[in-house]
Amino acid sequence: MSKIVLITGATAGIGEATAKIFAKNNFNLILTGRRANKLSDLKNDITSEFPKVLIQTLQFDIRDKEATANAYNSLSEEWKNIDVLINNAGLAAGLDPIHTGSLEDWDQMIDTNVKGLLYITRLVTPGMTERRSGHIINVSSIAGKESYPNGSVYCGSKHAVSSITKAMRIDLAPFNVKVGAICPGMVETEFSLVRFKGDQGKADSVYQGVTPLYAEDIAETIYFMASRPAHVNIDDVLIMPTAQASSRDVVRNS
Ligand code: 8X3
Repeated sequence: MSKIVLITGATAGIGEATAKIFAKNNFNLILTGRRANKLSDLKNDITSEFPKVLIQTLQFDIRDKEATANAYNSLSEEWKNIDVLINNAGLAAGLDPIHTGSLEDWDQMIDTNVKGLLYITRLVTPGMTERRSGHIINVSSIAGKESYPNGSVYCGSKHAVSSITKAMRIDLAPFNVKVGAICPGMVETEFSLVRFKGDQGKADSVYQGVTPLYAEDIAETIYFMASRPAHVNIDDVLIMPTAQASSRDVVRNS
């Protein structure tokens, strides 16, 4: 069997682009997400382009620890030999100051970005430590390095991802398991549409007058991280559009 990559949140954006680039490089794929129709469309899409690639799809909500465990446990022993885990599932919900933020938004972000990442990692890592091989790449954010106004909980969740990544690396290095993080700035995906709950005008204004990063830019970098020689681990990548110098400094064409 070719190498296996498990990508969470594979149905759109960075996850989908990452699935395609790993398929192009002959990995077999385990694609996870909440949306069954999107998972099956993506599987068909990749299969028609790369017929030799084997694909498993697992439909569950990563916030649900039982559903996550059941999905993982439904894999055959062969498919549980996961070489690369891309912890991509995550979102921003709302952009509000601390005194008016929504508790539901906060739960959703913390439960997905932090607890969901932990649930799937806890399931996949025992096999990696046993085999003394594996690679985990956590998709964090510039928000994991800088805090910005109205982003307290999203930034907090991504700071948690960055911090967990560092400690995971220490725990797993003795087992020859690589751990790294990629921290993108502004990437044009459905990220802002989700953050603004379907308000297309607000989402478009985030990218107005800027050439942002695209999902493929992040996917290529993730694949680069995953394809280094055995003795090389890329701990952390901060990747921004050329027009973005920090989370709050964006040069826009008027
Ligand atoms: C996405 C980047 O700046 O919107 O994580 O938080 S930002």
